[in-house]
Amino acid sequence: MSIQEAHNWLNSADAIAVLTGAGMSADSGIPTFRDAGGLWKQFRPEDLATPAAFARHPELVWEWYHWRRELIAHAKPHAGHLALVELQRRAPGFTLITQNVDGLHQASGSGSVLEVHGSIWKLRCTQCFRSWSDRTVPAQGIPRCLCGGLARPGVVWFGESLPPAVWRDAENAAEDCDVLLVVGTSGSVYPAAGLVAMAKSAGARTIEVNTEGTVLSPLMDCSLQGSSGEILPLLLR
Ligand code: BV8
Ligand code: ZN
Repeated sequence: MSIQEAHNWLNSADAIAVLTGAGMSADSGIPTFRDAGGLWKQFRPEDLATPAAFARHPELVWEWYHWRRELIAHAKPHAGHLALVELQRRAPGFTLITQNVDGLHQASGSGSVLEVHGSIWKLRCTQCFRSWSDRTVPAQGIPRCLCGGLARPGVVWFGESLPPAVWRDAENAAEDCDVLLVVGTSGSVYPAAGLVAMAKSAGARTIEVNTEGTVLSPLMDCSLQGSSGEILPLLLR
């Protein structure tokens, strides 16, 4: 399968859905979850990205999120992000679904991004459940709500359900699209990874952009090996 063919599919699609993962942010210098030296390397997901972990040691969980926010605050969108903004401009129908919590798609100009795993820039009170955006959280300590309650990161942890309205829109987009473009995800986290099979059984063509093969590759009509920053701009030509 060639880039040219993938380009033609995208060019003639009425509705495009895109699903991105940590590999989309890798080219902006943010470590992925499962690659060598990834975010999870020094921790195990169940150790930190779970409600139980937060209940047991909130300060450790916040330390990890503060570290990640610091990383992300200095990250810039790359040519791949900008290519998706251009694709959204060109396509009659376009939905961007991301598993990433870093906000880089919005920073690059993508509109109405479906953040199925929430946002690292959102906080939510564990007492009164108020939620707010905050990019200025001090680099240590546990942020507190106005009501005095402990704040938690506004992300979806393992064992937590995805935001219902966002997830419904993501499922609809996967079912309605002519082409699903899957970028930089290992396909190891559900239900997000299930969007690929959903799109495929609804008749969509599926394209994968990844530096290596994944468990999703057998579901792909076209697997383009390479980095998101390098391949995505080529898909527009
Ligand atoms: C739910 C937010 C139920 C937080 C994240 C079996 C056992 C235990 C649990 C389960 C199980 N089966 C299913 C589950 C449930 C679980 C799950 O899927 N576990 C997995 C690990 C097995 N799922 C859940 O718990 C979900 N909730 O199921 O709820 C429920 C239902 C109803 C009611 C109540 C409850 C919630 C999952 C959400 C977890 N939150 N993130 C945070 O970020 O801190 S997941 C986290 O992983 C990120 O969101 C990340 O995006 C996501 C997926 O990882 P990837 O994005 O794919 O990143 P990864 O590093 O894995 O891969 C990077 C890829 O990029 C690689 O392929 C690499 O080759 C490629 N790459 C690298 N560089 C580049 C590149 N590609 C292109 N260019 C490059 N330069
Ligand atoms: Zn509160």
